[in-house]
Amino acid sequence: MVAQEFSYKEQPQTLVLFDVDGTLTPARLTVSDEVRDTLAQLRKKVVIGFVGGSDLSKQLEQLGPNVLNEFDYAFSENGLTAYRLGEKLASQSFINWIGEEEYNKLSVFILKYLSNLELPKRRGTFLEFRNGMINVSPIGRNASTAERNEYEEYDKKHQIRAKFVEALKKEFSHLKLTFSIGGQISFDVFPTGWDKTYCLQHVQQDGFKEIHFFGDKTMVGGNDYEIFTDDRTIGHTVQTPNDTVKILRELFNLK
Ligand code: M1P
Repeated sequence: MVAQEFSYKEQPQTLVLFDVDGTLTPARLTVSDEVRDTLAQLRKKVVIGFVGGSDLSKQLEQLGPNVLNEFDYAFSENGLTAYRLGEKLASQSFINWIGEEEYNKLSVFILKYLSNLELPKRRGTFLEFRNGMINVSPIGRNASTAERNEYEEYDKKHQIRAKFVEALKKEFSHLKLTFSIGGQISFDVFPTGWDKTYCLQHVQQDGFKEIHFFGDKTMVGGNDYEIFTDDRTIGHTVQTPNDTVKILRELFNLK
């Protein structure tokens, strides 16, 4: 069944989802006129949406202030915040999911563990509370670039974060948490499954026959990997926004 609101499109049962950084825009930069024009043409044919890890304010900076009206679906923080045709859908947060009691235990364990680490330097913000996750940094998020680089080397040698994650996995094995050492000085902690596949639950009711996904970090360990390999999607790997435009023109016969 085609959703009424999409019935004006040429292929209303096809959804095309895009990662943001590296796929629609260069990393952390803004969208080009060429990408915008291509998306406007595409939207006449199919249903379109974006799904990024950043929060909505960052996505508005990158994709433009009118983005909620230019995409049929908008997913921030992998879909924890979601919009369909500009209307907000149910949202979710890490604290809501874990509850105050377990979060208290988790944060106390982390703070105790941090205080027992032997480290050459400590700065500030060791535990950052975010909407969809927590981020834990032994040196602290206030470290300068030089201090980040130093810490990264120290961590490689002493496996500080890897051991920390092992201890957390052991202590909190009853919670379905994923621990991800993605950056230089910290690791992220979030509920298992809160990767980009999280957004797919929001599109389920529209009964799409085909869901395409375009992303640049589709390799194992990349943050597009799970949705790219999900059975519900047809995955496309791109290196740049220019690649995205090229593939869209070919696939959907655009100008
Ligand atoms: O994108 C990878 C990671 O980037 C930052 O990590 P760090 O500060 O350790 O370099 C953080 O934003 C982290 O959440 C993110 O996963």
